[in-house]
Amino acid sequence: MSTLPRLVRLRCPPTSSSLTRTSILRRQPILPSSSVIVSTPIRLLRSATTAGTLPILSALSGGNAGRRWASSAAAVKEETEESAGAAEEWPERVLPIMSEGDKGRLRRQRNVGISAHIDSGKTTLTERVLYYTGRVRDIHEVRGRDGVGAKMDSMELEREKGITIQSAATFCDWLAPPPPSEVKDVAGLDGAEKDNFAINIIDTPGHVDFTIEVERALRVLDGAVLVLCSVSGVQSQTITVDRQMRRYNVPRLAFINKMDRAGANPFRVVNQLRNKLKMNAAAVQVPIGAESDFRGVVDIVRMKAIYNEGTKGNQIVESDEIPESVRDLVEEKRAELIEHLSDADKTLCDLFLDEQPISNLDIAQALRRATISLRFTPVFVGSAIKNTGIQPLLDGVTSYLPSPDEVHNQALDAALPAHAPPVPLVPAQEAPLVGLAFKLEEGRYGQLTYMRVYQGELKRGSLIFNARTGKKVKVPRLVRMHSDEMEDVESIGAGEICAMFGVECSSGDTFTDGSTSFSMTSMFVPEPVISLSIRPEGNESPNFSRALNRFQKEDPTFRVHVDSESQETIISGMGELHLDIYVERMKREYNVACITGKPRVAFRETITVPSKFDYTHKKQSGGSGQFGKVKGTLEPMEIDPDTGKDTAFENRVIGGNIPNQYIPAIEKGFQEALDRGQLTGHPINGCKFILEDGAAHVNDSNELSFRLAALGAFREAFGKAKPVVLEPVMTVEVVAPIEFQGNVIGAINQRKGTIIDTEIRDDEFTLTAEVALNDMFGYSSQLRGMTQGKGEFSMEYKTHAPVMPNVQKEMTEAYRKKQLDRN
Ligand SMILES: Nc1nc2c(ncn2[C@@H]2O[C@H](COP(=O)(O)OP(=O)(O)OP(=O)(O)O)[C@@H](O)[C@H]2O)c(=O)[nH]1
Ligand SMILES: [Mg+2]
Repeated sequence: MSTLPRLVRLRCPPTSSSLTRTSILRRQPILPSSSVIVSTPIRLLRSATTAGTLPILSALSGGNAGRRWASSAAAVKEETEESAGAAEEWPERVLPIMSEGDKGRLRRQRNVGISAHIDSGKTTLTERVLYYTGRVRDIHEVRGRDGVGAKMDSMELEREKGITIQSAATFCDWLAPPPPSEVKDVAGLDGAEKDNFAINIIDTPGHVDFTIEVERALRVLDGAVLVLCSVSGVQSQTITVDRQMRRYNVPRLAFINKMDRAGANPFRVVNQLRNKLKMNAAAVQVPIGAESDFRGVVDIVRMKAIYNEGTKGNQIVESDEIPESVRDLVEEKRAELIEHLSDADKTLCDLFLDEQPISNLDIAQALRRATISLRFTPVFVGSAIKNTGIQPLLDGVTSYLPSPDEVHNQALDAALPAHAPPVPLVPAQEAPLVGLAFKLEEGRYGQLTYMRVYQGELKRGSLIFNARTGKKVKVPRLVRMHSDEMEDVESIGAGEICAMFGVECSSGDTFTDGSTSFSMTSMFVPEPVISLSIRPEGNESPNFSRALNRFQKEDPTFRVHVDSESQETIISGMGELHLDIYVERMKREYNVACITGKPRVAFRETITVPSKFDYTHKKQSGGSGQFGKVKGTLEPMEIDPDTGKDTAFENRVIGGNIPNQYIPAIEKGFQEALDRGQLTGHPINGCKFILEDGAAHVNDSNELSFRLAALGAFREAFGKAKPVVLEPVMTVEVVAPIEFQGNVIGAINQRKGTIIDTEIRDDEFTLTAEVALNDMFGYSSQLRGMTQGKGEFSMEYKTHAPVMPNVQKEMTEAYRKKQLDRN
């Protein structure tokens, strides 16, 4: 596994303060403006391939060798070839060139995700976007009285529960002014003719049980809108979503929704963005009124008051007349915006420090540069439910979020060694096709595969290659998704999102046209935390396994296995709700009612110190025997922040002591050993199997011998590596009226939780604690009882941590006893 290339999506924040976004854009390296194809050798410094950093991409500017990009928004370290030791030569790579047509098309294209804490109003907001852009005829509310439900929550269960379970994609057209980077003078900021923008939108679920949906959406999108509630502000899942956005370096806008709610205070939320999320953020709008008085917003960049009028706010009325009541606030917030933005943008900073006049256009252009370079988050305000402030947010998306050609994506060339530098992808139509299947869904017409096309063109009827399996498939049908409806199309261009029918593949597969050996990185997949046994009521039906297979294929956080001891089918997932939804879907979609066991925590085992192994598997039974010898080290491994993987196999055998053909069998043996730990029988995480040496026998060695040798070696090394049992620990956030604070804290203490933070706001308090999941069963009814039903809580997986030594002892003994009883 470790031999697989680790690829990280590269977006390129300028990190040296002397490097402004302007220079990055000018340097727009993979898109040379001249007609000459750049073919600078790509060089990689070996030392740059350490965890968490990206290899050097030196071909970018045709000579600026040695720039190293960090995988997140973290600083990029300049490194010269001299300082990093020996450089390795790589084959020359000719990068495709974007045509004028490509540039024109992509300039008006946006791919955005909407992500946030549960119930912050993402789906309600998306419904407005669809209405104002003419995609839906009327607005229907999440859990609305008309019983229709929002367009994007199309699943029956979503509508019943009023929550989003699956992310849904749609697209729309929006007439907006050109982005500030294309505007020549201040007058052009208001006077420019509007142009049509094509926007792909993915509405994601907020509930943490469905976090994989957010993960894969952010993996393929170019920008995002982070929605917040004007009263609750930054909540636990806001922090999670923020982390996910940083993981994939996604530029974002923040939208403070629910300005109509009592207690709305957007500027407190802006402060929370700065303090809790360490975000450089500032409001670009000031609300006119608040709560039931909320009437509109002032755009403090262009200094316009903006109101919604007409049916369901479908008309925007702009005025130069800033209401008296907010004039001082507008001045104050504009000064604050300039100050924060100057920290993120050198051009504006120079004007600011030199006390030069700063125009609206200067601010708007700096906003675009700083947002795209991940150094700043502009904050918008509004109320989705009251149809206020949505169109200005859409203008914000087109003005400040990047087009697909302003985002650097890259692939790995599987034809080169694992440490070779990644290859920049160019969203040119003429380039060889590279696309990523990021989501699968079983539909009425077979498997629906969501694809992001990174370069080239995907055409209906064309043959495409799956980079993982090497299989060639035909694309029988190509569609654009509009929630659960679809529109057939003949082709999809680079930088766009679509779905294909009838193409067999797995989530995360790369497709090409067969002329390249490119492959995209996989996405981060969190570990399941909870499991339960499941069996069909009555007789076993083929639908039972059919449903489980399908769910497993669609959702990498949903796992199914048969317990070899009890022979029970066990399903595992991200939380009780996650598993409940699948059990319910089995009944509704497959007509299989199921009986489930009690939810159990997904324990794991791991090692804490490295240990050596030197194991020989030998068997002589008449004719040819079995012989395999493996030597090496089993060592603890940290989780890879990009993929979530924390087990790996590394082959360091040199000199052919173990013939190459047996190496995969050894890896297989290692993988098999991970299934069941020796302490409690739970799966093993967090270890790396380093194969250093070994021996083979001319006649007696075969794959089986080496697989068994690896299993034996693992068993030997694991016992010596101070193994421990791990349990999932959750971050729990409780919000309840202040009078219940004592009881809530008491109950958390009783459950052996660690309180991290408490915050009091008006007559409510928020408590954040870390509690072992095993100690959280029954908490929702306890909280309900304790707070007269007024308390709410959410929890999400934080980490797997060792259980207390006495618990480990009990668990180990119980397991040993069970084993003995069985034998
Ligand atoms: N007061 C107020 N309520 C709102 C607003 N926007 C949404 N809501 C309500 O908030 C609730 C949740 O809205 P959704 O749009 O489903 O929220 P969501 O973020 O999509 O929720 P999940 O997808 O389940 O995470 C619904 O009852 C909405 O009516 C708003 O601007 N003001
Ligand atoms: Mg929703």
